[in-house]
Amino acid sequence: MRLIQGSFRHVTVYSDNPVEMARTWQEKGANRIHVVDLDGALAGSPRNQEVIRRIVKEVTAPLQVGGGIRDMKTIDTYVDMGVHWVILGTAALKNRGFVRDACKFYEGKIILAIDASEGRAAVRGWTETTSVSAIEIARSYEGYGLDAIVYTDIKRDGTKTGVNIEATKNLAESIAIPVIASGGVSGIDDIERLTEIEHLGVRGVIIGKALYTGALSLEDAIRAGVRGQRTEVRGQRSEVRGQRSEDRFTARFAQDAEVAEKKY
Ligand code: AMZ
Repeated sequence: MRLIQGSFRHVTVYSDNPVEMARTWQEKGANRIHVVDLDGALAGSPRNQEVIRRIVKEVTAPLQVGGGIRDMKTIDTYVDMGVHWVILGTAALKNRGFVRDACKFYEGKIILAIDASEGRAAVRGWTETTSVSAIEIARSYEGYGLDAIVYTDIKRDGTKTGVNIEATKNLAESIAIPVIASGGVSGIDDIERLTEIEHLGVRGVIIGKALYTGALSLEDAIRAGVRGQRTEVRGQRSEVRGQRSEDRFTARFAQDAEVAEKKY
């Protein structure tokens, strides 16, 4: 299912079978699958763990999972079931010590989600906005050992109005942590524009609604990313922020299969 600007009042269900969806995206070439437990994000603890467990069993593509992960036991459960990366959102603002410990215990597996509306971070299923700027939070987590930051522009999410390239660029330029762009992908142009700022540390993009409506095919998106990689110049390809470009590009195309049990 997909929401518009994260609002639980604007829900479109594209499939009632997330396991089947994940399999489909994998067949179309997804090399990473982004799953959000929306009920969990709202409730503050996981609500769809069994569905996620089934997805992990059914697909070989690695999963990144977020929504309601607020303690170490929940991370343990996800990692034990085979989830590759866990995404922490609300915890970034509410529990710094937990994020620090998580990065220590699960090096390379922790991704921070910064969901922002007009540059300010939102938490708890985006029902609560804060006065903290996205860049401020990101900077404050520099050196913790995060694998990446998923930066979502809430106003663009689910609207297919185009990625907020400017904000993504500003964030990537401000930190050394790799950034995964999210929210608003509307077509191939977004992918091409993101490849142009890839050298700043923009590692990938999450595509949601555009895939479900057919506005963009995963195959075309992947092709555009690979083309961008080939045309990248000025020796920036070999080593950016300690990561080989091959690694960064295999991570580029996540697909977004948000799951929710309940219908709002
Ligand atoms: O669409 C929403 N309302 C929404 C959403 N997609 N609310 C939260 N999330 C996602 C974040 C992140 O991946 O983008 O949930 C995760 C964070 O959850 P939490 O419970 O750690 O704040």
